[in-house]
Amino acid sequence: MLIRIKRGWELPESQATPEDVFLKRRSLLKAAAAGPLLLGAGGLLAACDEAPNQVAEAAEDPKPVEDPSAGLYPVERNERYVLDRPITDETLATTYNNYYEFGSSKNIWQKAQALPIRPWTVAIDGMVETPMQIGIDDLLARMPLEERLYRHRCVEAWSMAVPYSGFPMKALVDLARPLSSARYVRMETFLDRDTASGQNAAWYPWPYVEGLTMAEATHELAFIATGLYGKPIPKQNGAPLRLAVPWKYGFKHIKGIVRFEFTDERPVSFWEEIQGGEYGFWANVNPEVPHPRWSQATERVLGVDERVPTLLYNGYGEFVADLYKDMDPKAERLFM
Ligand SMILES: Nc1nc2c(c(=O)[nH]1)N[C@H]1C(S)=C(S)[C@@H](COP(=O)(O)O)O[C@H]1N2
Ligand SMILES: [Mo]
Repeated sequence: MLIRIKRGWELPESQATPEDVFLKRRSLLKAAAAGPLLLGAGGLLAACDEAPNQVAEAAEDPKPVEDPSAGLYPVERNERYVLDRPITDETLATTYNNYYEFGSSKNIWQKAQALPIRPWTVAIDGMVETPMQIGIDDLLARMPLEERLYRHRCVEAWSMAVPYSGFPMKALVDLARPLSSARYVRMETFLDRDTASGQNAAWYPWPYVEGLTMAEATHELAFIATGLYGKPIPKQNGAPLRLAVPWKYGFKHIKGIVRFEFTDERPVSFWEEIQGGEYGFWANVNPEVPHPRWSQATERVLGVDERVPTLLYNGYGEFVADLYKDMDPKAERLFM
């Protein structure tokens, strides 16, 4: 069989490849390695009565430990942010994901369960008064939690509408106390090649990185999601914390964040680094600016068999248009 392996930057964001081949090979190797090991354990345990049970247990997946933040949810909904469409079915929104750390298909939700989310330490550093490291549960205790209904528009032209719980990013910026020299916030996803097999794919610039200007990060719509559908946010959706900036394309919504760095240099984000001609820093939604390989005029609403027109700033223009009013769209690619 001939397998043509394309390089990462030749791929549309949506198209599977080289990793799938790679992952399959890896899981085969893993299975081969696990086989004799299990047999070995069985052989040893066979000397005592509990052997059959223990062997059976060892072969099963570990039981999921309950998320210690479960008691915080549901939180009160902020009614300021309204939808123009029904909320997407929960099963769909939690089983159709983009999370390249766990593979390039939409079907990674089970693989993502391997990610340990406690302890989870978040670094807040760079141009700040005092750099700090804070545990996720401490952070949650200090942030004003609320629920918001947000639309989400992936650059691949599918969309959904979900209830996120979390806190305004402004609250985190206030906690960080950035210096006046800071102009951007650079965010970074965890790096753990053992749990996130996708990170073994050397053709991607891990860890995932995203960035916002200070004006964007402190804008009322910029939200750090820690919950989804009135519960802690599932791992596949970015637990324990992910960004939600609903006027921008989905790839800005970085998941599994471990670091917020304040800087005066514009961060180069993951997709921009891979394919800067197709994915830029600003990534504001605009139906009139096509992706180089497809139109952005309409979107496929998950769970609904029809395409609907895409709106400028994903329908959040009344909130965010002011952020960009003094910028020259010829000098800055605001919409890709
Ligand atoms: N760390 C990380 N964050 C990520 C991604 C990713 O691959 N890795 N994919 C992005 C893309 S392209 C989209 S559309 C959204 C999808 O979020 P959802 O799975 O909750 O719908 O996550 C974004 N955040
Ligand atoms: Mo996306």
